[in-house]
Amino acid sequence: MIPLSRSVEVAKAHAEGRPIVALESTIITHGMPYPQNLEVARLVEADVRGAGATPATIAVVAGVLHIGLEDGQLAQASNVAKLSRADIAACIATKGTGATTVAATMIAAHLAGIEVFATGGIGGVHRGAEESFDISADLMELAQTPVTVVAAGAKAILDVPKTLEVLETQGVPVITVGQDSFPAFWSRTSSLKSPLRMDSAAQIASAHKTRIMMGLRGGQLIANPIGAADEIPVGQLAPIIQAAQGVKGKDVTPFLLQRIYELTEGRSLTANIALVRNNARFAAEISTILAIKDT
Ligand code: PSU
Ligand code: MN
Repeated sequence: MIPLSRSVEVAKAHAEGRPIVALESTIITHGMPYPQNLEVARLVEADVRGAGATPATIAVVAGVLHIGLEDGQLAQASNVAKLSRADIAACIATKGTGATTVAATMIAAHLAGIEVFATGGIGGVHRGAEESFDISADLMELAQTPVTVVAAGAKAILDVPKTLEVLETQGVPVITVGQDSFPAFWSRTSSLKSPLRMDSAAQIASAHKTRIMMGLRGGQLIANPIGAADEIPVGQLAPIIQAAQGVKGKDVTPFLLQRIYELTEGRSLTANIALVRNNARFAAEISTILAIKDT
């Protein structure tokens, strides 16, 4: 058995069959600057509790896979490795410490029996991928691990049309909540039509269960649009994203997020915080419905 450690509140919720929502830690270590990252991590956990579920922030600490971090551990989670499917086992085996991406958080959530996960944005196909081959392992994870992931669409720093194509090829349902347009992270809408649309958490929970009953592998990507009051309209963002292009490899995502933060004078961070919290609340709603076993 791999060393897996549940926080006190997650262990209790697990034993009692109450709803749990997984949260990733890369968003804390690589996605947002200090100290807002820690404040947001705590706020998002509180949002999940406020919506009636238990938060389980996931990370590897000294070789142990943690499902739910105690507050002190959350504060330590800075300056650590970013772990995806390729690196998580190596990190555990070498007693390392690292933050989990969407892919690694899905793997850990599934091992711990958690079916719903809230984050900000997933990784995807990077612009220029026809040259660099840079496609996030998050997409292939959605195709094989049965976790419903609530995100705010894909960031426009990615090649969003190619990201949707790969998800379709991999058989991943991409379901937008309450509108036809696929949301673009900081912006409510994009020029792309969402492959699927659902208008309630109950429909999404039902689709999750239906896939499992049909023996279909993989999870679902739920695209939950950022609130109207918090968005940065697409027209304002496009030139900023263009100006931020330039780096390749594993560091692309953190680099671009930092540049966009500077170029929007912090508005991208305010929007990012609002959308993650919005996703945490919606994921809690889905997990609450899934926890009712006989529906
Ligand atoms: N989107 C964000 N913030 C983040 C990430 C995505 O707004 O921190 C992180 C997530 O952990 C995601 C990862 O899983 O970046 C994707 O990285 P890569 O493209 O290297 O797979
Ligand atoms: Mn990559």
